[in-house]
Amino acid sequence: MASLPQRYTVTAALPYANGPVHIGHLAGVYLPADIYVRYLRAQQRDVKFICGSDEHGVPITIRAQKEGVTPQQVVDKYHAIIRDSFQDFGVSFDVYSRTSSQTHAEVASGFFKKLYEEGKFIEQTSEQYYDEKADQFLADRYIVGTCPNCGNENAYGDQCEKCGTSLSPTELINPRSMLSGNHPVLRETKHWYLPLDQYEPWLREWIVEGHKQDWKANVYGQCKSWIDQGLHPRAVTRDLDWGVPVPVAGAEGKVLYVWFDAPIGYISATKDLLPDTWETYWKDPETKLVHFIGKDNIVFHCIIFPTMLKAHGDYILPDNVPANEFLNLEGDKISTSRNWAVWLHEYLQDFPGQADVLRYVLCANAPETKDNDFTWKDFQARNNNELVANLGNFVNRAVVLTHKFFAGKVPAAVGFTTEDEDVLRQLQEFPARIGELIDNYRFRDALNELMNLSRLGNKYLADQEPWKLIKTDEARTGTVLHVSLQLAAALVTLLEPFLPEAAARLGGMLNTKKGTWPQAGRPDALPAGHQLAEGALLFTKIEDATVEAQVQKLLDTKKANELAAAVSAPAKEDVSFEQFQQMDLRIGTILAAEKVAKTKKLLKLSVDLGFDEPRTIVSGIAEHFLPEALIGQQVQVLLNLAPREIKGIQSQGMLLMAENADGVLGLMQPSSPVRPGSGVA
Ligand code: B3M
Ligand code: ZN
Repeated sequence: MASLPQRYTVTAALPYANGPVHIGHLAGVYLPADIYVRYLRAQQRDVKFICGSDEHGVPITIRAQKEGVTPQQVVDKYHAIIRDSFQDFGVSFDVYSRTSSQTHAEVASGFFKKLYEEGKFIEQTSEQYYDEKADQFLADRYIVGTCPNCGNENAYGDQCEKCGTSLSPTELINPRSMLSGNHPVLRETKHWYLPLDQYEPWLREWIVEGHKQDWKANVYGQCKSWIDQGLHPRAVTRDLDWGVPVPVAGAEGKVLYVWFDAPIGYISATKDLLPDTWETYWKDPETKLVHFIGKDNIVFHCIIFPTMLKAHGDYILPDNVPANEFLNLEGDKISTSRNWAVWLHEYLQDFPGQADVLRYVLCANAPETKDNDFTWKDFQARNNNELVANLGNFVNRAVVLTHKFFAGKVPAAVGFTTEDEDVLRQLQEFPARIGELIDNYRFRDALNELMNLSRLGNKYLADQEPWKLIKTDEARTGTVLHVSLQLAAALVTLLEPFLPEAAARLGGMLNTKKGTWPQAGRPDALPAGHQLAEGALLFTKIEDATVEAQVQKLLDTKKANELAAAVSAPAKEDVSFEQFQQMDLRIGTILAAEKVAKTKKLLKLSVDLGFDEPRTIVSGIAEHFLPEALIGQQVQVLLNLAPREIKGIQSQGMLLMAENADGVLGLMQPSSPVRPGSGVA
C-alpha cells in the first residue's frame, strides 16, 4: 500500500439549513466522508473533519417567506435538527459550525476584501429585475413567468421545472415578482465578478492534465466539459438583505453570493475548532484537502472555489473531490418539497437504535458511479440476509460456543491445520485490502470486502463444525474457536468506520477495544485465557410488517401529492337557468345491486325513486363499490337522462358521483336521509 500523507482536512458539503436531512444526503456525502475519516483516524493520521450549516442564500429566504418567519428563525430551527441527525447517525465531525456565525462573517469578509484590494475582481454594471413595490432587486428564484420553451406559466427565473430548461429571468414571458405579484422593472446594479476566464489555462493544467487519473470519472468529466465550453466571469455578490455584507464602500444592500461565502465556511469552521492552529490545515502544503460533495456541487468545488483559493494565494488546493451521484427513493427522485424522502430524524423514531442498519444499506448501495435506488424491500433484505445472517451470525456463533464450551474464555490453540493457517493468513490481508479501497473512495467495495471477512468466518465454522467436534475432540474445538475469535476481533476495528455502534457492541462482547488499522488483522489479537463478556445479538431481523408500514407511509405521501397537484378541469360553457331546470335531479335509495355478467365495471342497480316501481339503472362503478355495500345507500340520480340499453339492460337514469383526482368515486348523499324521490334544487 502506498504510504498515506500525515495530515488531512476532510470537508463534507455544508447542508442548507432550510430543511431536515434525508437518506440522499447521508448516502451521497456524509456517510462516505465519515467512513473515510474514521478509517484515517484508525490509521493514526492527523485528520480534521469539517462541516456546518449553510445558512445564507435564497433557499433560506424563500423558506422563511413560506413559513412566515425570519431567515434567522429558519436557520436556527434547521441547524439544530440537522446537527442532531448527524450526531445520531454517528457522523463524527470534529466541528459542526454555521455560516451565520461571527467567525464566518469575519473570515468570509476578509477573504473578499483581500481579493478586492488586490484587484482580483472585475466590476460590472448590468440590468436586473427590481420590484418597485417591495423595493428590492429580485433573485432569480423570486421571479416567475411563462416558460418560453414549454409555456408553463410558473417557470422560475433560473429554471423551468416542467421542461427542465435552464433560463435567465429576462427570458421569461410576462415575469412576475413572487414578493408582490407585480411586474418587475429592469434597473442597473453594480456587482463584483470573479474572472474565471483568466484562470482557464491554469484550471486546464491543474484539472484536465493534473487530475485525469485520480479524480472520479464523473467529477473529471464534468470539470472538463465546463472548461471546454469556455469559462466566464461569475458574479460573487448579490442584491439581497440576507448574507455576509459586501465589505466595500458603496455596496450597501449587497451581500456575498452564497456560493462565494459557503465554501469559505469550511475555513471558518476550522478556525472555530482550532483558533490558533487552523492555518496548518489550510495553508501547509503537506496537508491533504478532500471535499466530499454531491454531484450538483461539482463545479463549485472543483472550479470556482479552487479559483478563489488560487486568487487568494495563501491556501492549498483540494487534492480530491469525491462527488457521488444521486440516490432515488422507490424509483422516484428524492424531493424535499414533495416530501418524497426518508428523513433521518423520522427513521430513528421508527427504528430506534438502528442507525447502523441504515448506514450499512446506504453504503452497500451507495450511488458512487451512477444514480441508485433505495427501496424498503432491499433495506429489509440486506438487514436480514447480510447483517443478521452473515455478520451477526458469525460473531454470535463464535461467542456463544465459547461460552458454552469454554466458560467464555478464549481457548488455547493447539497446533494449526492448513485450513487454520489459511484462514489466519487471509485474515491478515484484509486490513490492507479494505484500506486500499477506502483510499480510493470505493466504499461499497470496501464494505463488501469487510463482509467477505465474516463470510470467511462462517464458512470456516461450517467446515469445522465445532458444535459436533466438541463431542470427540475438545482441544481441536478450542483451536477452531480461537481462530474464529481472532477474526471477530479484527472486525471490531475494521467494522468501526462503517458501523460504529455495532463495532462498539461487538467490542463489548469480546471485551476488547478497537485498535489501529494496520494491527487489525493480527492472528493473536485475543490471547488464550482472555475473558469474553456476555454475548448478545448484534443485529435483529426486520419483519415484513415493519417495512410494509414504511411503504404505506410513502404511498400516503404520493397520494397527498397527487391530490395537491391536481388542478380543476377548466369550466364548461355557461348554461341558462331554463336549461338547468330541464334536468330532473332526485335522491333515490338503492334496493338491490348486482354485477352485470361478463363486465368488469358495470353494476345493475334497482333504485327506489318514490314511484310505484323501482327504476333499473346501470352504472360503471363496479370497481369502486361492492354491490352488497350499496344496498340501502341513498344516491343522487339524473332521472330524465334518455333511457339507454347497456349490455342488453334498459338503464332508466344515471347515478351522479363525485370523482376524486385519483379517479376514485364517492357517493353524493344528503347529509341526513330523505324520502326517496325528493328533488335536488
Ligand atoms: N449548501 C448546496 C447543497 O446543500 C450547498 C453546499 C455548500 S458546500 C460549501 O447542495
Ligand atoms: Zn418549460
